[in-house]
Order: sequence, then C-alpha cells, then structure tokens
Amino acid sequence: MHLYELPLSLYSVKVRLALALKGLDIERREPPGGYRSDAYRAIVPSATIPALIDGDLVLPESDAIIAYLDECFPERLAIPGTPKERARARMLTRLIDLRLEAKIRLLFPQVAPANRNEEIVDSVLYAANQAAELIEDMLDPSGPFAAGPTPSLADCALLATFSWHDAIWPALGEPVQHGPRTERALAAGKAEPRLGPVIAAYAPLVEDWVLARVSLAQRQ
Ligand SMILES: N[C@@H](CCC(=O)N[C@@H](CS)C(=O)NCC(=O)O)C(=O)O
Repeated sequence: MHLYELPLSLYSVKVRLALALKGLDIERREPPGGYRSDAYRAIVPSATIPALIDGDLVLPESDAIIAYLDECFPERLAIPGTPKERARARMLTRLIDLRLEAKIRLLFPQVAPANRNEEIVDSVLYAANQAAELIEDMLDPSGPFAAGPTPSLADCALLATFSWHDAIWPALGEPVQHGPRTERALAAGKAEPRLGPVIAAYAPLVEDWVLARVSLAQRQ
C-alpha cells in the first residue's frame, strides 16, 4: 500500500492528519513527473493527489481514502462514534471541501498582486465568507472538536482548509476572523497531540507559498 501525495497539497495534508489520528504510517510517494504528468495520469486517471494504491485498487479522493483506511484498520478510527456522530463528521467534511475549500482554491491565482482581479477577489471572498459562516453554524455547538468531543475526519478537513484561509486572507488585505465554534475547533485540533504536530509542520509551507507570491511581486 502506498499513497501518492505532496507536502504542500491541501488534500494530502487532510489525509496525513487522518493517518496521524489513526496512528498509521503508510509509504508516501511523490507522483512521478508531478500530478499533471502523463506518467501519473496513467496510474491515477483523475490526476489528483492524494491517491492510495493498494494492489489493484487505485483510490483518489481523500474521503474515500480515509473511509477505506478506517475499514482496513478499524483499531483507531478517523470517523469514530455513533452513526449520527459519523454522519455529522462526513457532512462537515463535505461542506468544508465543497463549499469553502472550493472557493479558497479560486483565490490561489489571485494571491500574486500582479495577477489580481479585484472583482474576482471581492466576489470569491464574499462567497467564501458565506461558506465559512455556514460551517460555523454546522460545527458541533459544544465541541471542542468539529463534530463533537472526539477528533475526526471533520477536524482534518477543517485544519487543512483553514491553513489556507488564514494565510490567504491577510495577503488579500482581509482580516482573519473565525466564528467562536470555528476558533474553538481549530484550537482543539492544534492542541490535539496527534493532529497538532502535523498541522504545525504544514502551516509554514502554506505561509511560504503565499509569501513567495507576494514578495515576488514586491521585487518586480
Ligand atoms: N476531491 C479531491 C480533491 C483533490 C485535489 O483537488 N487535489 C489537488 C491538490 S491539493 C490536485 O490534485 N489538483 C490537481 C489539479 O488541480 O490539476 C479529494 O478530496 O482528494
């Protein structure tokens, strides 16, 4: 079994966080020639990372990977709890990925000031802030983690996506504001002994990516 992934990739760190929760170590490989190469597409037709390879199983999609790993290695679950708790964790993950992350990704090309289109930035920021408010409303009201008292897949998605949120907003001149549930869940995730070190190692990679684009423009 091995996992194609890259250190900076948002969905790769989501899976690394889940692996940490599970206490599982899987061989990690960089996609041959990068994830847009023909060589990688020949192995993983979606040409996305992360992708898990287990014999004849080729499995892109972070949620599918994490659910499969939970079925193969159920001793420590990334999606734990009762059916309702598990359903909430999956629901939150999908809202974070499909509503918020999908908008944040549209801002990547806007980080470098030379490429920036203020109209696009304004409309995407508006939509992303709306998505962040929705997620705030759907997070567990008692916490401390995203889906309740136990860390889960939902925290993996939240920590991964907010690493980018928190680095990109200041670069676009926007204040970083979290609702109280989001703030509490992020703090709980960062303090969690398995998740904390993974996200602490990841945040500087994201900050460096953002800084490189901003300072490149300042040098020009
Ligand atoms: N829904 C997929 C998204 C994976 C994804 O988009 N990964 C990015 C890297 S973080 C990627 O591979 N992008 C390829 C591309 O944009 O061409 C998942 O959950 O794994």
